[in-house]
Amino acid sequence: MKLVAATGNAHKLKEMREILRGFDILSAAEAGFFGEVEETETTFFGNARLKARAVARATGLPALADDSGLEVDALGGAPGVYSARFAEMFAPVGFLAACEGGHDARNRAFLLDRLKGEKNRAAHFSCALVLVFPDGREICAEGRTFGRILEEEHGEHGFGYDPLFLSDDLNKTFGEAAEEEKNAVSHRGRALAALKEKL
Ligand code: ITT
Repeated sequence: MKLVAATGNAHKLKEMREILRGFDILSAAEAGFFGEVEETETTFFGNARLKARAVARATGLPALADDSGLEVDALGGAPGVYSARFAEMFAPVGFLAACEGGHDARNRAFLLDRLKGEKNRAAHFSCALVLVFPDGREICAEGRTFGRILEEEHGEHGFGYDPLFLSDDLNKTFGEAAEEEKNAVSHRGRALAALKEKL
């Protein structure tokens, strides 16, 4: 089956390709889509649906979108749907100016700052998938994975919050885990397995 990954995140694309072996997964650019879809919804499913519909409409191919994020108990579920933009949206200007590194590094630094002195470090990742076919049919699936946020980074694999997320399943961070180890228990791995069952 041929489909387009409705994502601009190269790490997500790589994980989708590894987990959905046997599927022919084009990147959005390979399918001729260079647009940006504004994520205006307040739920993972809402945003995934926006991305998948836009790419299916533009390319005429089945489009698979992933909207995902980290939900931290002590922060009332934040950063949630704002995970990719956490520091940019909520950190004071002075904090951002003092941060080194890219987006992901700034988000991790801001998360550690928000959790300074906090004992309850429980958190989970959520992933919502929406596959939209050109005829308008839609298939949805979701996955979660549980763990806690460490006080410092461990490991350099993965992306986003991976070096801070100690997985309950692996007893190591996603930053320390090999790709196959993370994919076997991750929110994205579980959501993609559930999606496969429905196809
Ligand atoms: P697209 O919308 O183009 O797919 P994005 O990175 O903006 O790319 P999201 O809006 O779904 O995607 O935000 C997901 C963010 O949640 C991501 O940037 C990370 O900060 C975090 N995240 C999601 N899955 C993760 C994972 O497996 N490991 C670490 N962080 C993850």
